[in-house]
Amino acid sequence: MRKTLPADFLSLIEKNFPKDFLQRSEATCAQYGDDWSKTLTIDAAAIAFPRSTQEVSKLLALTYEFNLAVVPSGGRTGLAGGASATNGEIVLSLERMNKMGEVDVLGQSLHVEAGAITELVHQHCEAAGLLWPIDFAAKGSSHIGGNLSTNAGGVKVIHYGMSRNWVLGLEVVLPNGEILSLDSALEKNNTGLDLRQLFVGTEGTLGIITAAILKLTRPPESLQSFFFAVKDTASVFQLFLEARKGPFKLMAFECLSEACLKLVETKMSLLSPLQTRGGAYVLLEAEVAPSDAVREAQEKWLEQLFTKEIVLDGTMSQSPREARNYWAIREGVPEALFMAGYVHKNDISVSVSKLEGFITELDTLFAAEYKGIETYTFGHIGDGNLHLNALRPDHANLESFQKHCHTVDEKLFQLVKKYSGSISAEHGIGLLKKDFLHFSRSEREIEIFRGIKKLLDPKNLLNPGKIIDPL
Ligand code: 2HG
Ligand code: ZN
Repeated sequence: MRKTLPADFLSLIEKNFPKDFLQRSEATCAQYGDDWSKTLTIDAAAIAFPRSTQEVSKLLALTYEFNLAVVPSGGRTGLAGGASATNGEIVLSLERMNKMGEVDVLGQSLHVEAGAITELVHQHCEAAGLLWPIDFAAKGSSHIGGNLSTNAGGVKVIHYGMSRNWVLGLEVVLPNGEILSLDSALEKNNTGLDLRQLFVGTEGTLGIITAAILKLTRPPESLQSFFFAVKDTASVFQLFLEARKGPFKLMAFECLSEACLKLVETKMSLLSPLQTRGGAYVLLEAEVAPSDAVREAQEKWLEQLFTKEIVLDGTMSQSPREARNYWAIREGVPEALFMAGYVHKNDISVSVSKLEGFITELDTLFAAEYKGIETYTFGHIGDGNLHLNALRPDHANLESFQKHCHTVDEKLFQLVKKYSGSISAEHGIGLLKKDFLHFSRSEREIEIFRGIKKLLDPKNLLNPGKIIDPL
């Protein structure tokens, strides 16, 4: 049974908003009430579709008055339940707020509304010769507002960093409907606390980002992609060290296991560009200066990888199409996993110089705990970030599989803690990782989170229960 909303509230909505503003059909609530994690039981009371910041503000003023909880929702590509409504909340979808301004070529910036789709922003900037460099497989669905509120990472973090580095200004609506304009868009502004960053990565628990001024950059001149097969984890790190010293600017250093490659080949009908099979595969992307001398240095660099037996095999893209094929393999892993069945996901990070030791212990842990269960490891190894996925065997009951995975998580997070890592590198905490936050954040830190939440959302109405519980 879906939660009924107060009649007075509904009549005020009817009086003050367009007819299609609040939708309550079961199908709409199910669709807009969940994210890609598809693990939680969804219970959304209604979905609101504002067209402007003013409408967001008017709605929040009302929900504040009536003590109604609101879950902000973007492209819903998150994997931690951060945008999932599980407790009769009103979901506020930003999809109608998708306008993009003109690219400011001199200031290298762009004003966008929160619902602008990442890939369309990329195309819009490209037409002006500029780039918003946050890039990941879900870019065709994800929204800028969601990227910022979750501080999305992706495949180019090694070079560009996370979303928070690429925002100059924000417009935010606070839980009581107040509009906060943090959009002076100054590169330099040392006037105390940077309030913009408070709303980046806090998953819409403190305010709803309704618009942003994005910081842009020039795109790389000439990209070169490599796909390598290596024997084992040790070789991955030897290759990484060579890549750090290579005659190019490293733009991406991604890795997938043999199990991941096999899965992508069977589920997505993609083929490895290499004949040789290995224990793991590396997709390396580099910006290479288009000069003969550099090209020669690059060939020498490649040759020594073979003579030193760091790689078993490797290939270099001869065209943008070939490079796209390498990326399709890497970025196809989550989709192939999704097709394979129910997967229990983790997204952890450890400082890259400690990662090899961590993986050795992780392999031992998984071999002992996941007997008879396929595990798939891939991710942004150059950032110290691994995506760990355990696939439910056909015969296993979902509930007992989930329970088992949670007991393994406890051990996994102990290990992450031992290595001073993070239990969520880029997917956030949402609801799914909340119980484990203490492995990565001290009691004092969590207390400070709660204090800030109390200050901005004293009634705990905005995305309640995500990341932390209130004081
Ligand atoms: C990726 O790197 C995404 O492809 C998704 O962060 C990771 O599905 C996953 O585990
Ligand atoms: Zn990722």
